[in-house]
Amino acid sequence: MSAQPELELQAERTSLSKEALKRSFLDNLFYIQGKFPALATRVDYYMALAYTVRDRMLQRWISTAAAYTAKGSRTVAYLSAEFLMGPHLGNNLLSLGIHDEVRQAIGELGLNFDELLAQEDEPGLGNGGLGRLAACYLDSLATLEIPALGYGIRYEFGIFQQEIAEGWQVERTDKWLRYGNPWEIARPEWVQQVKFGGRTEHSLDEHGRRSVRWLPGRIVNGVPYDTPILGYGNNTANTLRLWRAEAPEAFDVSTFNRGDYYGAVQQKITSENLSKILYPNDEQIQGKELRLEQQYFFVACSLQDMLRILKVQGIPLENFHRKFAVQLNDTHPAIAVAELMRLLVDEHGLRWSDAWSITRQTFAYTNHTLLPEALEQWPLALFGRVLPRHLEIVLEINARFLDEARLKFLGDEARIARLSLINEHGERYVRMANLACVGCHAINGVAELHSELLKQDVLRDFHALWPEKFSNKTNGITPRRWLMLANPRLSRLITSWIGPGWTRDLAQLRGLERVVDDPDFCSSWRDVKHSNKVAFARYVQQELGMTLDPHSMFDVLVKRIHEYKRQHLSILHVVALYLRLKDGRDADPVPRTFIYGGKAAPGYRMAKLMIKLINAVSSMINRDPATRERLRVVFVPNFSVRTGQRIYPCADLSEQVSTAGKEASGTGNMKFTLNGALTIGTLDGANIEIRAEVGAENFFLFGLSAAEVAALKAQGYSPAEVCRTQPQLQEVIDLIASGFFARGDSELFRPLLDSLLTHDPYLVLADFAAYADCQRVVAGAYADRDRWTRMSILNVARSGKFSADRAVREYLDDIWGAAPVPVRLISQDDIAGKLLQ
Ligand code: F58
Repeated sequence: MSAQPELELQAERTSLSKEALKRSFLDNLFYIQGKFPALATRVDYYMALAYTVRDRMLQRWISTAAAYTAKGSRTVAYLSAEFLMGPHLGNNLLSLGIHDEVRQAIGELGLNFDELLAQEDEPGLGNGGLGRLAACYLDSLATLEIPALGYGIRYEFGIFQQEIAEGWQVERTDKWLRYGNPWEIARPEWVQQVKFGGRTEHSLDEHGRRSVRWLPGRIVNGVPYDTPILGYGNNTANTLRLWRAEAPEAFDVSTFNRGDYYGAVQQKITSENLSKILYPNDEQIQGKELRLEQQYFFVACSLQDMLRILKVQGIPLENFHRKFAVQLNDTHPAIAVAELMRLLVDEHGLRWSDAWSITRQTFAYTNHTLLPEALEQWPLALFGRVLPRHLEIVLEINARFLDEARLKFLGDEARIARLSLINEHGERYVRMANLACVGCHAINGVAELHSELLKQDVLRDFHALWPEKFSNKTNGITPRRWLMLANPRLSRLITSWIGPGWTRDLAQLRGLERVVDDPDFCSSWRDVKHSNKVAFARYVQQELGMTLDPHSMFDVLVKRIHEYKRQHLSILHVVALYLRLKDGRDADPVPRTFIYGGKAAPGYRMAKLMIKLINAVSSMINRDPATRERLRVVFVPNFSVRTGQRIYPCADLSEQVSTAGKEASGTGNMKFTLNGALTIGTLDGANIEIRAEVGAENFFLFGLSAAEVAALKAQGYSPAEVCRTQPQLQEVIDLIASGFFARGDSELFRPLLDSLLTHDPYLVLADFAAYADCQRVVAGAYADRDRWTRMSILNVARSGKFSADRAVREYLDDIWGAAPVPVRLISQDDIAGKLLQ
């Protein structure tokens, strides 16, 4: 039997030729969207295009699945409560290498390609750095051809959309799924059940062995939704598997049968709430039951899914840790340690010691914070209510672990109390970082300083116990999205001078050092930055009705709003500049545009007040004719992956001004550097390594070091005293306190000023003078156009280390031990051949 005619049709469906792309696009408009041009909306066109691209991804996805299944290859499972993927369409076009063809094809159909790209609702399933890091690592894993699965939650509502009203942040729900999501495929056939609450029953089985049954109070189904993650320039398409909570049918019906219809409905709603919404806090979430349920939900689904895969591939349970390297992205999935023990011991009858050995060899844990208040703890009572069996397991792990620790730290009960998985001070808590440390074989920080501080401070007792578990893995970012896609002008320029090798081997950017003195190259470099600034100014004009001068220096601070990140340090300095301009005192030689962006956690009052302050300063200063030619301030609403892609390429100066010892790494700092911005920054997180790479002479350093911060605090720090000795700073504070930026309301910013003047926990005032001095040096450097260009080129040339490819390779070599599995494309004939055999 021959299937030839169908096969030809199939090939047409995945052809990359422009004509085929156009035909598919129109086909999809008719057959998927059910529209013809006169009625089609821009969203219809976007969808038609998305499905056109998806068809072309599926052959790789299927081929990849086939290659991995055939090989039974070692697989990285990246467990993360957040994946901040950003818009898919542009990135997928880039990975497929058809960006330009598709742009042309769409243009020839009389449509505007950029307008279609803009229709995509970006999946904002993360808060900030941590979620975005997970997305960058998936990109690199696929590009390096490593078998990998990202496991997380398919939140129905992602991070809120930020609007600014009267200068205040207003949150709007993120309805990213409202028109459907063309990039995912639901796999209801791989549904998993997750138990919650209830109680446990202990008994002896027929062999006299203890066995435990968990009788849950309720069960929730997890349905996986898979999204393909393409490698760049290869045939790999890995999977991001996100779980959606659903009420199990059978459970509803049983309640229904008992006549409790409303109860059944209620139960359905409660179950489905689990994956409704992402918690929008970027550092701390205290004791929210639903949050713990979310964590357990996706972890339980993911581990059971791994067991399913093991079974399909005929791999014995004892080899779990050989098949899977499971990375815990912070402690949000740390309950996995107890859950894997439960699955192995309770459900598969392994001995505790064997299960423990498998568990420890399976997991590795990445810490992302140095803020002590951000370390997750769950009230023991709540933990036991939601996960009664896991509490027993945690207590058992703890008892055995502390016995072992006591042998090492004879008589040091204070240390034992710090190591314990249970915090016994006052109300009892389960400490998730301790659970992660005990249940894994590798622990890492995300920048050198951070990893050192973990060893000395946050996790020092674990380091004393198991120094060999600790390592550093400095974060990285994907150059595909953050340079090629975000900054096509710079990418083209770089490629035209050093070739395209840098896209997969970022260290090759070093080649730019050879041409740093070429006047043509330097002038093109400047032109690119200028064009990016013009494009951004146009965007701001359109969106905010504000005019920016692309000849001014673009000084940018975008990231989550937090006191430790010190947006207020920067804005105080803007006010100082304003005062200097007004008085005609030594004005800066260059006009500046300060660009801010970032979301505040909805419940974080101080952060919201910081946004209000930035906007208040912006609206007063921008309208002052005496200064508006030299100083402008803009707050770009709704900072996201998409807006980031516009902002990083247009920056001249990147502000990385956190209090030293507080920012674990930062990754925005890397995005700016890669796009040719120079950094003004403290010795914090990865700034230190950026400075070491690009050279101290190409980096604007200021402020106290982490050690100095600690010393100053120990010695007793008085912010009011700092103010008294610095008249310029006092003037700034006085102007804000006067109500000048608040239509005369002298109360509005009082909480912020009071905090600075009485505690100043993040040493804003202590670092102010150094920051202002350093900004003066920056202005001088910018005034020397050629010198600045040279510094900008050298920053990019030396930023290769910050590729996520490098970071992922380090994880592979030191922790995951997985190897590339190149994928051979299976043709339609192969598949049809199998079917028709
Ligand atoms: C960030 N953490 C760090 N947490 O602050 C940043 O320095 C680092 O570069 C980045 O991780 C990647 O390593 C971070 O983004 C969160 O957003 C959590 C979300 C869930 C609640 C707790 C904070």
